[in-house]
Amino acid sequence: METKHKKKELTVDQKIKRRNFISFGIFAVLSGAAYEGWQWLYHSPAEEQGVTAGAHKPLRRALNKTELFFRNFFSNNHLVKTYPKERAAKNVRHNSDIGSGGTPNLDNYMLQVKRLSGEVLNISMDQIRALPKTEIVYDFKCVEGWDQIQYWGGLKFIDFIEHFNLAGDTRAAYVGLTTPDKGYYVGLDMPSAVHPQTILAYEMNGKPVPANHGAPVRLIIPVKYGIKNLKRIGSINFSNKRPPDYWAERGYDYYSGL
Ligand SMILES: Nc1nc2c(c(=O)[nH]1)N[C@H]1C(S)=C(S)[C@@H](COP(=O)(O)O)O[C@H]1N2
Ligand SMILES: [Mo]
Repeated sequence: METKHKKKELTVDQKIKRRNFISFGIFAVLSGAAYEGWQWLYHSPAEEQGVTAGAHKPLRRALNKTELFFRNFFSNNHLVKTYPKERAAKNVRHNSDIGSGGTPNLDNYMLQVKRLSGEVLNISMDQIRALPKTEIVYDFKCVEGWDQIQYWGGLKFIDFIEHFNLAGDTRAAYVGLTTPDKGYYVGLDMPSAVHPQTILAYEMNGKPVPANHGAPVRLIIPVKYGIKNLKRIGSINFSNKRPPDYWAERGYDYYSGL
């Protein structure tokens, strides 16, 4: 056959040229595709500012997928490791006091709960202390690299929900918490908020929580890094939108799970 015959006659030099041509063609097509992909990502809308630190939507979607994986991976039955009380640190480490500096006014301290319906409840510390107390000794971890075995006591968040008839509000996707002055705020996914080891802590080492550790009540959420353990809770709200989160706005992972 004519063509077959011609092919046979290609010199080594011609063969190299042809291969180079094909390689370059593939390279050009792939480069083009990569550039198009980059342009698509670059021009894709940024996620809501202030909530997810401005990642482009496709990237955020990928991050959310990983989040989901970890969320399912650690189900509600998965408990954080606990320790005997003797292992708890006597000198509890202290970190930043954004929104919780100074001494709070402990007389008439009220915890505000904003329900999905818009209804607002004001709950006193006496009401909270009157309910069964839960204690936990576990390894508290800060994203800055330190960890310490600590002993906390308070009201399980899920018991709080049940006692104040807030079960209906747990159909919301998130819980948001803020300090009374709104200087520090965190958002939590509902499964972590209702996790059996999450507590509204009013005791540290068996005594009332000191001012610099979040008096009169702070969040202890062992399935999360320290940043989510908001000190001095002023208000709690339920929401289907991601509540604003102080450190997520500054580039930290919104989920911040262990
Ligand atoms: N209100 C408020 N809560 C906060 C913080 C803060 O600056 N303000 N810092 C968080 C961080 S980063 C950590 S590690 C823990 C530290 O708690 P501690 O001071 O009791 O050790 O609190 C968290 N809760
Ligand atoms: Mo931290």
